[in-house]
Amino acid sequence: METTILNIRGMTCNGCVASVTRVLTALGGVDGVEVALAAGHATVRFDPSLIDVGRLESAVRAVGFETP
Ligand SMILES: [Cu+2]
Repeated sequence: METTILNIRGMTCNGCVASVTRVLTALGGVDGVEVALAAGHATVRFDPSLIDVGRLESAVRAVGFETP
């Protein structure tokens, strides 16, 4: 397992936190997600043999947030 911190722009409330958490948790290879609203990031634990950071970021963008 590997851990990465994704910067996420556009989260304004706990509903946003729930959306980001849900979409990341649903991905195969993702083992743990912790979203920090105030900091604007998500700490994601994932298996690098199953998924990469680019796919984590595109999942976040797909639900309407930016990954600068
Ligand atoms: Cu929100």
